Amino acid sequence: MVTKAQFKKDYLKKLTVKSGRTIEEASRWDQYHALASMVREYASMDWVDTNNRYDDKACKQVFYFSIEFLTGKFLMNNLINLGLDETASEVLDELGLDLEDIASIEKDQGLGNGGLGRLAACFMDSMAALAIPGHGCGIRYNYGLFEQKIINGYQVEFPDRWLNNRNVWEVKKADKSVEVHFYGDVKLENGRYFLENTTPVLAVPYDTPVVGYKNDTVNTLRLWSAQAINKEFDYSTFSRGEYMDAFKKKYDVESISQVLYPNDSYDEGKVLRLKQEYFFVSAGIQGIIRSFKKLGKPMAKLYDYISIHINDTHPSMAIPELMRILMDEEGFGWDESWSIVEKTCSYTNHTILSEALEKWPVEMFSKLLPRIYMIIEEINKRFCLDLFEVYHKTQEEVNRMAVIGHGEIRMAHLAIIGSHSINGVARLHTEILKNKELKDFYNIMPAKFNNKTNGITHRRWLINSNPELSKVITKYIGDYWIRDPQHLRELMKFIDDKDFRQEIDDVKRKNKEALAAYILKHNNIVVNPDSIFDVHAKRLHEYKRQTLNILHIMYLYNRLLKNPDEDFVPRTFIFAAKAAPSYYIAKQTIKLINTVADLVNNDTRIKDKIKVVFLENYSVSLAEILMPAADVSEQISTTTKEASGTGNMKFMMNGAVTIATLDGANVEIHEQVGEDNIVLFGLTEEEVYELYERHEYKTDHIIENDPRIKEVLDQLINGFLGVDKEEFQIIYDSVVYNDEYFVLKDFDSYAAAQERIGHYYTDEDIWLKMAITNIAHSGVFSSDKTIQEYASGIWETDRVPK
Ligand code: 26V
Repeated sequence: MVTKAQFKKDYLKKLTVKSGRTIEEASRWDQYHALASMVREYASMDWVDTNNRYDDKACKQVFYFSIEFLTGKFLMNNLINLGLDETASEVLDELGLDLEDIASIEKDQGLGNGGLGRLAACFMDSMAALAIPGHGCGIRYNYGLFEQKIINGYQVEFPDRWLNNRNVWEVKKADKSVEVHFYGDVKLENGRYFLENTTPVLAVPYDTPVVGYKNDTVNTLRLWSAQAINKEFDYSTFSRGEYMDAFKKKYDVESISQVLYPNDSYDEGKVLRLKQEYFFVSAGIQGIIRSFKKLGKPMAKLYDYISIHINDTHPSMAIPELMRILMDEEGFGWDESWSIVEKTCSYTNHTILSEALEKWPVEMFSKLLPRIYMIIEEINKRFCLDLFEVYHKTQEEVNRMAVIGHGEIRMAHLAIIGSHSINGVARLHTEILKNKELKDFYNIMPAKFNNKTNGITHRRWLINSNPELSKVITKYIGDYWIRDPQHLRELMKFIDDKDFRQEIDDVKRKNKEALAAYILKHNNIVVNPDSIFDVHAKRLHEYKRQTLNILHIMYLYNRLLKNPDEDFVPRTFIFAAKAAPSYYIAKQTIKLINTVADLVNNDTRIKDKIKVVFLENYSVSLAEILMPAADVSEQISTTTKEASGTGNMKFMMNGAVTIATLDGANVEIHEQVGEDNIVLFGLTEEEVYELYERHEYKTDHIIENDPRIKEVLDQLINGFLGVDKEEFQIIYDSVVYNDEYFVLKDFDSYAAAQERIGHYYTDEDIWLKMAITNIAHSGVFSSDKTIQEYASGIWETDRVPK
């Protein structure tokens, strides 16, 4: 362990070397840069050791393939995991600097849209904490998810230049680059296929250390960047005087890792996206095979040493790519290759939304990836044959289940048949996969299906983001919960302890004040820390029903206008959400929230009883401020639509009470905390399916019979909101004429649930009991537990501690 004196000496030296300035002259960036570089170097010793340890022991290693890793900032987490946070804080203090201040300058690594990418980041943290040999494989996007600004109430997107000031954490490994080949002609020679006339792209890996919690283990997150091969530009074209064309090739090639697609619910079928997917999958697998060969173990037993995890369908080309390498490069036959691939690969499904299920047009795919397409065709042919001959399926069933159909390749089907394990991300979601969405597959291969409920890392989402709460917890139950968060349960022993309750209350109050200050600074809105902080933070999607929330706020506003003296528990409704740039109705929902906010916040008649705040640019860092300050966590998706949710777990761990439908992991949260400590409402799974199946649901009856609903709907289109009458027509039409997410159907039940929240909140005893019960039962949602289950149930990997 580094001593304080050593740390100080190292820091001062690093600052001088890196910035060429004295401590007095150094800018905030210089101070950050020196500190971060130093922390990375500290981690590097263990990094090398860890890799050697894994190789020496020839232990099984996991490669988690994901098109997104939403890691956020690294500095504080790495300091905590290295056990150096206090040392750093004290040393900087002595130097007249502030650690928190310095840490805040780091740019978020925002290489993901939402839940799936953040889950990948939590999993990386947990694998390292448990000393499970597990590494990430993804894309080093030059631009992460767009930066959101709210201008005149509308979302406007700006590029996220996260790499502008260089990335201290990564190490370029140019010598580990590989070539990825696109297009070309498939040739056969001596019984082996190969490609000619391809367009090659150089894949250059950048490695980031993933530091385990005080365990000398450092795993690797490897992100690939696309580079043109060999030449800066095409010299012959350049010589002919076609200057711009000379660079075109280079730009085309490098566009592959230029930008993260900002869409997470609608499969656009763009060729660039397909290129991205094959690019990182092929590079990753080539890298794995190359280092595997150095171990000197038999390729036929690859699955004893390597596990490849496919995070959603985006990396599912891992299956045909591994087939290609085994057959075309290693000389295995089809059957043996297939058996190796199936034993090596596993797949997680994250969504049942049909529009999000990836399908690639055969024409586009076969041109871009001719050999991979050939292999998929063969996989499909053999699978369909099996369906007929082994499983006696009808033609109709075979058509439904085939990998190729209607001119498209169905990536989920490919992932299912090429993997030995398929898991859902919450119990309800897994049951829906088995009994509805993937029923055909479950019927013939039930043993492959399993549930692994998502989790979150308490190191980022509690220890780092809510240090005050962590301190109180440790004061009462000791610090063993940090190793095993299930021990948070012991907090229940203190649920009636007055002092403990007071301390919990004080922490929440302080966090709410901090958020209030943030809101004042960024939105210029004064909010009351005594009001209920009701937070709805997640991607903007119709199924997540921000619309239900804002319509309900409009109703509360109307109620107060009619009766300003009503005994009303003051509420601050806080939203944070990015909408996909092409998702018009989602963007209009943001405009609606901001429009309502302007109206409500400036109406003195309601005496500040409601405030509405939309915080721009929702990101990991913003979430770290929001979660600790929330009283109420909005988890109000249309039942069956949210596969799991992970924000729900983060809020709960920070003592918020959930208002929820019985969807995704909310079901399991309910089970943990019990009926009294969660506020449920809305349609059940059965009711939702019945409504969908009967095709009879209409909203006119609801609107006629509920004046609250009628009034707010009218206000959307009658000018009441002070904008063009047409502005929110699309939202009006969607809930009135095509309410596929049952916003109006659930309105009454949601309003009643909100009413209950108000009652509970006014009784401090009840509320604190609810909050504490939530914290105490959040340990089962630790991603350490989830990862342990993946390790034993799917990957069959052991811990390899030092
Ligand atoms: C999906 C798609 C599908 C269409 C093509 C573009 C694209 C890009 C990204 C994604 C990923 C979105 C899926 C996602 O984030 N799902 C969320 O996964 C969480 C972790 O399992 C889970 O908690 C959320 O319920 C689920 O919505």
